[in-house]
Amino acid sequence: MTYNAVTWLLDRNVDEGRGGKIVFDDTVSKLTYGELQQQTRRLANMLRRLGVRREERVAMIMLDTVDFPIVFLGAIRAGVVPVPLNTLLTAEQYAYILGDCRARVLFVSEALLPIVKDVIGRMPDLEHVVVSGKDAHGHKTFSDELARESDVFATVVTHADEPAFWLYSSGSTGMPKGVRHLHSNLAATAETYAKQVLGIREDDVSLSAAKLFFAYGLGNALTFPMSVGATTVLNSERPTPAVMFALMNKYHPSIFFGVPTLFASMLNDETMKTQRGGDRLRICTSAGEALPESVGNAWKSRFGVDILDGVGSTELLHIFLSNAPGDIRYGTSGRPVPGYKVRLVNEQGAEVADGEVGELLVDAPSAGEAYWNQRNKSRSTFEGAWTRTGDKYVRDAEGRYTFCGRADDMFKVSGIWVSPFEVESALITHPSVLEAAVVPEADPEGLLKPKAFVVLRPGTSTDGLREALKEHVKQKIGPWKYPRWIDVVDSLPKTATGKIQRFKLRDGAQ
Ligand code: 3SK
Repeated sequence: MTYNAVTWLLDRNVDEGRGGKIVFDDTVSKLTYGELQQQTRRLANMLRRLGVRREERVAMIMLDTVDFPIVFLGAIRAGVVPVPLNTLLTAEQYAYILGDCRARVLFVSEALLPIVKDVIGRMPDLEHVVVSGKDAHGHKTFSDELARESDVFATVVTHADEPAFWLYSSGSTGMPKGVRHLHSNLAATAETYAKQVLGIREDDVSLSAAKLFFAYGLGNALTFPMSVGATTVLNSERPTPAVMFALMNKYHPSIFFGVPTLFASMLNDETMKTQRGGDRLRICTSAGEALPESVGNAWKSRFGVDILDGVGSTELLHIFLSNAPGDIRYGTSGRPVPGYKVRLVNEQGAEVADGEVGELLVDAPSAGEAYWNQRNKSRSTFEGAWTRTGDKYVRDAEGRYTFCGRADDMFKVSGIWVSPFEVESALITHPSVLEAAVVPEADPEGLLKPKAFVVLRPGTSTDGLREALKEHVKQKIGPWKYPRWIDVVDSLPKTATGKIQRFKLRDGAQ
């Protein structure tokens, strides 16, 4: 079937009379649906002038400003494949990815140019650098290049099953892998999670703490609002409690998309105790890691709004298990999103019964087709209709799913499986602990036991704390699971999406 995602996501809004409505506001600039349509046509013409052909890749190292959707959607309009990259990587990580995806053009925000400037000359396939901002250090500037172009462009006729964009999956181990996502995948996330779980509407105003380069942020702040002609407030800054509250007070979003650490710090920030979420807030979502029950309850009592905890992945583009309005059980990831099928399997591939731990496999309409340049990893992840998530889950008799840890993070103590996540969840119910990570460590006999790294709440004394925490975990989840060693640290290593990188703690990198 011929289908270009931009026709559905953007042009349809103009055709249906929303050309004059604001689609993006980044606090400095605003764009209407009509202006975005024009600018994406110019961008498509620009790529053609620069000699980029359909199916070739253009990389984006861009902050969340109105320029991001212009590049992302303009490239898709031209049949060119945009590859948005995490804006927090190192020069060497950028060199690896730019080489791996063989980007012909790099779009980069002025503030991020210093990080990549030294690798640009080393990339044989990279022919042009276009800088979003003023000080382009001799490169082309985005505004000048766009101003040269016509806003007439015949959208390239693509196939629904053709790669539209790639996202690099950071994973918890190894080098990032490029997931090839199809034109039909954007609508697949909007028609399922956004419409059937969030009930997204044309009058919604979306605010996402997760950035657009991340699959969670791309859905929250671009696909979902655009799928119904709604508006997004973009935040180019670090999503601190102060920044998020300021945006909430100014723009009164109706949907706020967060992550557990941010919800916890917004609740705990002493200077922000009087802040409210704005008078239009109707729903919040959380992903990236499991939301502690205490945070969900505290948020609900302060803001009067539920947080819908869910789980998704870069490979599947957005959330596939979620709590839903009126059906929330904090501490669980909820039930399968309508349109997604899930299975829990043991090491032999057989389905496990309710109450037993298994690896989660998902049959998803939004699954990527494969990893670029990674045949073995693609084969072991995308198994026909089913995608292996690498997450261990247990299903209860009511059909709700509870996270037990990454398949590769589980370990056995005295022959019994221990989920680091279960020990961490017990630790953070202690009033002194803000965050915790648990890894296996060999004792003097060479036997594995849990070791914990904890971030304490400000002002906590460490006198007698370790013994108190051990006792607390024993009481909560059983005597063999308590951490034999506890290190107090300032912060935990995490991926850009908030997932704890336990492998770094296991390797003693912290
Ligand atoms: O981390 C998640 O749960 C997630 C959610 C939506 C999209 C992508 C990801 C990784």
